[in-house]
Amino acid sequence: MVKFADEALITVVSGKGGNGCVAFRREKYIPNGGPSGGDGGRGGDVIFEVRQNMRTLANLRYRQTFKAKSGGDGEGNKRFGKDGEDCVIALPPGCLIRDADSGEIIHDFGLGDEGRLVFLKGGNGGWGNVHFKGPANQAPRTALPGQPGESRKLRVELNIIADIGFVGFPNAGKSSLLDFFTNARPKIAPYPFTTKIPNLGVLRVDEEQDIILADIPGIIEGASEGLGLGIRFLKHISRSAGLAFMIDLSDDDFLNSYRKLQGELENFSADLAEKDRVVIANKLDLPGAEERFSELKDLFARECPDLKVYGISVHNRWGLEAVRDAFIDMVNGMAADNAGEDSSAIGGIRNQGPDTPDFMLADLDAEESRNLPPDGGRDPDDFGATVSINRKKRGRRK
Ligand SMILES: Nc1nc2c(ncn2[C@@H]2O[C@H](COP(=O)(O)OP(=O)(O)OP(=O)(O)O)[C@@H](O)[C@H]2O)c(=O)[nH]1
Ligand SMILES: [Mg+2]
Repeated sequence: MVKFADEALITVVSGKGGNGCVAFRREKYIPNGGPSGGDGGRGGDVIFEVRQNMRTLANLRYRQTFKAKSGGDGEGNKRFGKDGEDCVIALPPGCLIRDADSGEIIHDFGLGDEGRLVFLKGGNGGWGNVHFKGPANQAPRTALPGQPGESRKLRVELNIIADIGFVGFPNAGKSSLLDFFTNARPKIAPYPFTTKIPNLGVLRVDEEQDIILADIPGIIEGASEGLGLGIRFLKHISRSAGLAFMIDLSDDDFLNSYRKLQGELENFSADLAEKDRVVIANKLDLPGAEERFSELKDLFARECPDLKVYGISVHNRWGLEAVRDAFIDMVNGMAADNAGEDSSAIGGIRNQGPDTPDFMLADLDAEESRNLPPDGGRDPDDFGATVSINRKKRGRRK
């Protein structure tokens, strides 16, 4: 089975501070030069950083321990130890960090998060003996050891951030719809469980607006008990603004599809089961499908009159414009609900700004996105030579 890296257990360790040094100045003609042991350097921090161009936790699958470097020890001549290098762990957008043992949520990188978290501070460097000099003790033989770093075991979970999530039995045509609306090219085939990992695509609404659609593997009745591919992928649509239930009109059990799918969602999470939704009946082009669609509409009119039901054929491009408008309405509705609220829920049409996750274009390493120092890019370490202009040349005159 194809593995989709959406969970990882890792151990993170921040760097130990460097030890302070005991040393004394020893120079010709300067007897008892006094203490000169420098401080140890700071240990490196453990930092999480969200990268918009990443999609999975594959980078955490093959490496379980992330350690920042220790600070260097202080040295004689008042030389301070070097600070330890930070350990930066890159994450895709939409991650949740939990304590591995208690399961408690430590940080949620939802949308709107600035995307950088200094998670564990490195230990401070110890003081060298220069700090302990005083009137009573002119030659201190004391220095402090560096402070230890911290260590924590974490579970990192990825919840893909999408605006609309597709829910349906296998073979209903979810991937076909994603393929039609977006630039994603998922595998489409006439057998169940073609899709094994979630697919995302961007539906361009206009110049400024995008909607992210998520096509997840088909679920079947009993998925919540582990049948089929199970329901673990449902978490990837749990932050979406709305759901699109896809019903296959060529399935003889089409009248019960919605109820069964909803049952599986309820078993997974009450929150997900209450999400805004539309029902899409696909494959209207097949013989007898029109009649089945009328039956389905009648059923919904009787049992859930508030639900919008659309009949489409992805193959023949029927009814797709109305579905697109319904997606936009759902996302706009969620954005309006959240306006003014400080909500971590993901909704609203994204504006194409610098912090927009654009899967196709994001390139954090691009030259222009790097922060240059304020003086226009000159390296702060780039000093010119220092020359003393007061010093006169003293030569012996002949
Ligand atoms: N006749 C007809 N067939 C369709 C239509 N849309 C999709 N199909 C076919 O239905 C089959 C399944 O389509 P997929 O898009 O792979 O279905 P899926 O819901 O993603 O299936 P899983 O990935 O297995 O969950 C494919 O053979 C498609 O060509 C349609 O509008 N009409
Ligand atoms: Mg599919």
